[in-house]
Parts: sequence; C-alpha cells; structure tokens
Amino acid sequence: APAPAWWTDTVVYQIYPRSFADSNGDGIGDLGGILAHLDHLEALGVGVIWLSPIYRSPQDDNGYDISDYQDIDPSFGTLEQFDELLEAVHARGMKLVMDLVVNHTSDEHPWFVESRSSPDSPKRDWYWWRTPRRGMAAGAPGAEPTNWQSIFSGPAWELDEASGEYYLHLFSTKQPDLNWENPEVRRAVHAMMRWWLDRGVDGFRMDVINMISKDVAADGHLHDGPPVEGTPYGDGSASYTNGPRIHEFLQEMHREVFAGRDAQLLTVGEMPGVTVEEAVLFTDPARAEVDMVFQFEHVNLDHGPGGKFDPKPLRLTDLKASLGRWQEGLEEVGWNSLYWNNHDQPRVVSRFGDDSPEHRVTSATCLATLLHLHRGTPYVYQGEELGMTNAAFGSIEDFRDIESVNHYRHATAAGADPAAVLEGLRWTGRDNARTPVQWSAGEHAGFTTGTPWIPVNPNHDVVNADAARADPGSVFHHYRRLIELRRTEPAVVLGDFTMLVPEHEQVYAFTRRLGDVELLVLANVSGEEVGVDLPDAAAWAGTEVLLGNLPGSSAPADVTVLSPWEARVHRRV
Ligand code: TEU
Ligand code: CA
Repeated sequence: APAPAWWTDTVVYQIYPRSFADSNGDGIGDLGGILAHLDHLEALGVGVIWLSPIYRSPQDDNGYDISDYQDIDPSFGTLEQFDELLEAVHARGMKLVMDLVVNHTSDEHPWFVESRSSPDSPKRDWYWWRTPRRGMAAGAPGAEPTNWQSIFSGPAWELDEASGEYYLHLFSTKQPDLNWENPEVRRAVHAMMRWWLDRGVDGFRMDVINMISKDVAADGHLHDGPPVEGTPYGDGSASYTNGPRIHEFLQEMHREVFAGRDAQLLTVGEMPGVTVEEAVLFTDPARAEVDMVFQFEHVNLDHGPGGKFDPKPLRLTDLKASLGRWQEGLEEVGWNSLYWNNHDQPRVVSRFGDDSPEHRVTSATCLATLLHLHRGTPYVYQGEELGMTNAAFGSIEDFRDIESVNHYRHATAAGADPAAVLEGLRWTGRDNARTPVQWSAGEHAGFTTGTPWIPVNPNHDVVNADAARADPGSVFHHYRRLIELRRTEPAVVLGDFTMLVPEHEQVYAFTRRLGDVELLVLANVSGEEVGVDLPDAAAWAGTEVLLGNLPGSSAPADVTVLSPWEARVHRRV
C-alpha cells in the first residue's frame, strides 16, 4: 500500500479572518492580526491553517461573495502582507489552505458586470440567465424561471429590469451562480487556482463545490422542485446537489490544476447533502477528485421539521449511527474529515455539550476527545480550542449574518412570531461562531482597540486564551494533547474503527486497532454519572490511559463507570 498522505496525521485550524484578530483598530480582523497570533497556533500544534475568504469582496456574505479572485480585500490587508503571512506560516512548518468560492461570484465581479450588461455580452452565458416563466410577465409573482427557494430565503432568481431576464443565485442576490457548463468559465477558474498555487499556497477548501453542476436539459430547461411548506417556493436541491457533471468537473480540475503537485496539497470539498456512497467516489485517490469532503449529516441531526432554525435535542444514538456509518463507509477507500464547528455552525459546547460554568470545560474536552479519536482529519474552528460558547445576542440588531437577517425578515413577513424566530436564530444562527476570538479578559477580549464589527461575548472575562494557556487543565491544553497524540500514536491515525454499545443513550464508545495496538475510547456525553456494560471490560481494567479529561483518571481498575462528561482513551497491546 502507498504511504499514507501527509494530511492524515495532522490537524487543520480554520481562521475566519474577520473575527480572528484586528491589528489596526478598525474593528475588523485582518492579516496583520493573524500574523501576530501564529505563536498561538504553533503552541496548539496544528499543521495546516485554512483561511476563510480574504479576497476582494463587497462583504455581503463576509467574503463568500468575491469581486476579484486575485487580490486581497483592503479590509484584510494587501497581497504583500499575504505573501509575508504565507512565508511566516511556512517558516513555522505549517501549511496554508485557501477558501475557493467558485459556485458563484459577487454581482460586482467584472465577469458578472459584463454578463449583465447585455443579452449579447460574450459573458452572458457565464451565469444562469433565463427568461420569465412561459406566458408570464417579468416581475409578476411566480414568474421566476423555476420555483427554487434561495438557501438564504426568498426566490433563487433575481430580475434584471434592463433585459427583463432573471439570473440564478442559490445564495444571496449578490452571489450570482457561475455557469460551469461553459468551458470558458472552467478555464478561468483553473487559471486563477494555478496562480495561487504558484504563489505558494498549499491547497483549497472548496465552497459548496458539489453545487457547481446543475441538472439542465439539452434545451436549457431547469426543473421545478417539490414545494417547501409555508413558502411559495420549491426545493431545487435535487437539481443542483451532486449534479450530473460534478465528477467530470472535479476530475478536470484535478488534471488542469493539481496534477503533478497534488501530493503536497490538501483539497477538501464542502458538500451539503453529500451521502457516504458519493463521498467514496469523491475521495477515492484513484479517481483524482478531492482528498476529503465536509459532509453535513451529523450537524443536521438536531434540525427539526422546520429546518435549521427549528432545532430539536440531539439523540446520541443518532449521532453514533451517523458518524459510525461514515467511519465504515470510508474505511477501505477515501478519507473522512472530522468537524464539530466552522463559521456556519453554532458552537459545539453550547450545542452538544453544556456551556454552564460547571460543565463547560469537561463537556468541551469530552466532545473534542471523541471527534479527534475517529479516523479522519480533524478540523478545529477558531475559539473551539478555548471552549468558546454561543453568543449572547439580545435583539435582531445584534445579528450581522445575511442568512439570519434574511430569515428573520422573510419569516416575520410571513406571519411568524418575531420572538420565536429570534429564539431560533439564537440557537443555530451562524453569528454564534463569528463573535470575536477571546484573547484576553481585557476590553473587547483583546480582539481590537476599536469597536468590534460584531459584539464580543461577555464571558471573555473567564473564557479567553490568556487564561487557557496558563491553565494545564484548560480546553486549550486538552486540544494540544489530542493533536500531539495524533502525531505520536499511529493507531489514532490509521487504526480500524469499531463502534461499541450503539444503543447506549449516554455513552459513546469505540475501539481503534492497528496491528497489536488497540485503543478504547470512552465518553460520557451527559451531565450524570453513568455505567456501561462494555464487552471485554475486564480486559481493559487497569490499562494505560493515554489521555483523559478529568484529573487523576489513570489506569482505573473499573472502566465501566464514567463521571459526568468524562472521556478517556485507553491503550493496550
Ligand atoms: O456554506 C454552504 C451552506 O450551504 C451552508 O452551510 C450555509 O452556511 C447555510 O448555513 C445553510 O443553511 C458555504 C459557506 O461555508 C458559507 O459561509 C457561505 O455563506 C455559503 O457557502 C455561500 O458561499
Ligand atoms: Ca482591521
């Protein structure tokens, strides 16, 4: 078998630049802020940094709307500063992966400006332009070319008054979808990607990359989707998720961009709606598409019938069944990514853990242990290593995220109770992940000397990096030990995965085996002491504990009783 890829025994750290650290007092995080905090990442031990978008952008969706792929947004810095950062990251033995947002551009990108200028524009076909539904007047209710709902609420089509035609935007009206059917579009994207690789970047996290191929008929027709309850729209996802040409497009990208240098790079495709069967195809090295994908099943388990803003409690047995299936599915071929958090998800300690003062540290370290002991490459989202919690937002004015703001507007206009809508946003809104990183107990958590673009979490007096680094029992040091363990214990990286006690409602337990070495991972995902009837319990009694999240949990004689939120990794040979 070929040697395992370099990204199997490392951990990726995601930076959301806007909220990471501000170096010039304008209240917005920037490249200078990242440069100033590389020590923190080096101390944590991560091998790769993934930067959310820093390209030139009107910031309608905080940089996921790009108006120039080959420049840095002035709010973040300059290309010179970027080169300086890249060099500093490399000098510390780390790698840097860029976000690649090519399902759509900004409506202010010159490609779209030109495309919009006239139906005869040579770039008209670079985007999805369509006439109104047959027999209907442009702008009339329901005249959109398809019934699709935008992922950010409202219709997925926007009328261009000048031409009387609509353009497709799966996300905001300022994020028109590129037409990947057009080979010129693909060539332009490939050239841009090569430009960044030539500059020295080490790979890409590809935004909604499984949405670039749309199911379009030979005559250009796009199909309506089934109705979305409570809205006049339909769900178009069957027409744009893992579309007919997705594998062809990714293989072409690999040939045109990565071939010859892919062994040094990391590519990860963000893929809402991807199934494990499809993930096998996307990540099979022999097919040369991407190294791994971000799947969404485990972060959708607590969504209620009304979707993400209608949350329901997580059942641990569902989580085990889901993650276990992904472990099994990618056992022979392909590779898993592992994540609890990113800039789109609420904070895991508040969501699946317990962010009360009593349990915050133990529940955060319990969940971290579970995730990092699965087979795959773990991703840590900024602040997760500090046990940062969901925000404490009061009114709708505290929210900045376009998804949340649009949802509030549409839902309340449709008659929903504003207080109930707000409650949903507080649980699952993306701004929970976007409050400034808490560096210190000082003013604005040490994030900025100015006024932060979004309110700082008031708990920064307790939850902050200064305090965490000084405390050996902190969430930070636990993450550091987990990352180190991956480097020192090959069974963490390559061991086979076997789920134990799948029906237990509180205990998450599994083994990892590599040759003669076997690890047992045990976690009590609850605030009460529990017992577990473990197969082979006697054989594990008194075995070495490689890592635990409570003081003094080394080599217990009885492994079957777990304290609230306790997690342990046992080892035997
Ligand atoms: O997100 C894709 C996506 O579909 C969701 O995760 C999204 O964040 C939303 O919450 C669904 O309800 C990616 C980016 O990660 C996100 O930040 C961008 O807003 C989006 O694509 C558009 O580029
Ligand atoms: Ca700044």
